[in-house]
Amino acid sequence: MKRAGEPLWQQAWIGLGSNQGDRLALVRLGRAELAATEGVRLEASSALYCTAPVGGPAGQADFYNAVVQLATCLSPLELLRRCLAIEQRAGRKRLQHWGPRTLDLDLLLYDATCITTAELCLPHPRLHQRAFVLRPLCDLVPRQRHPGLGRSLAELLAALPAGPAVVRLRSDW
Ligand code: PH2
Ligand code: MG
Ligand code: MG
Repeated sequence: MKRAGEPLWQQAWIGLGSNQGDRLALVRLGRAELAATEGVRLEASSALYCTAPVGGPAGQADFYNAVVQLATCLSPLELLRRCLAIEQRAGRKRLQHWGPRTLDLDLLLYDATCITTAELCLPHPRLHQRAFVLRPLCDLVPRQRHPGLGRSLAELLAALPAGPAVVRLRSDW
């Protein structure tokens, strides 16, 4: 039972992506920094995937993508701000829209929360269109329903048209 004054811990899922520098070291750094964040517990990690870039400038390198599941007592906005600070420490430079990045941490889902503000949209507005997000998310919670669309993540993945490659690299990373 939750006692009065105790923070509420909720589940959140964060997508990690890197296509610049040492991609494996950078997604590991992102996960480790999230796990070390006050008010955050790392609950589970998806496998690691190598994925062809979707959108953005031509000729950029393939991504390493994964998803982690967290328990957190931070609000969605606080969690987003921690993610942006970790990206900065990982040397992220925002030079080009959807350009190459050392580390991208996207807040995909926060419990069943739906919000649309200038700073944050939940669920992530493109999550249901992206195999590089849905594949790793389905390693963790395939039966979870998308709070806006009401369909399970596995259904959304199965409904995607064939698209750019998503190759599972390893489950331990
Ligand atoms: N992120 C994007 C745009 N395109 N493509 C892949 N494969 N993986 C990503 O993480 C990714 C992308 C914007 O954040
Ligand atoms: Mg992104
Ligand atoms: Mg991002």
